[in-house]
Amino acid sequence: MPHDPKADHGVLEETRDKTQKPTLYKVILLNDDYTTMEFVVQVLEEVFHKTPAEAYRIMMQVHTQGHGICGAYSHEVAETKVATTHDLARRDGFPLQATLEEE
Ligand code: TYC
Repeated sequence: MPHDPKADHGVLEETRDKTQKPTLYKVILLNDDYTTMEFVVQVLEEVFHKTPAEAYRIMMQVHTQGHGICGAYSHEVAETKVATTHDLARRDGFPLQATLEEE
């Protein structure tokens, strides 16, 4: 019998991923005219664990572009960070808003 390159030699070539990549959600910070820059930098450092330089960069991005990404997390962690951001802002009387966006 001639050689058939497409012949099935019984080798299982299909693979199945055993790992699942979790759906990540970006936390988006929104600009407003009343929240102080200092407070936004503080939230980015304390809630999102950014360095002072990165926190300042993200704050200025939000201030100049209208919105900016604080990070990407599991749904539960992202929801908690949004709620913590809102709680801290309301406590200090700021209207700062953050939202979730599926990555
Ligand atoms: N625009 C605000 C100001 O000029 C600063 C600010 C930055 C507010 C980022 C919210 O998410 C924000 N004081």
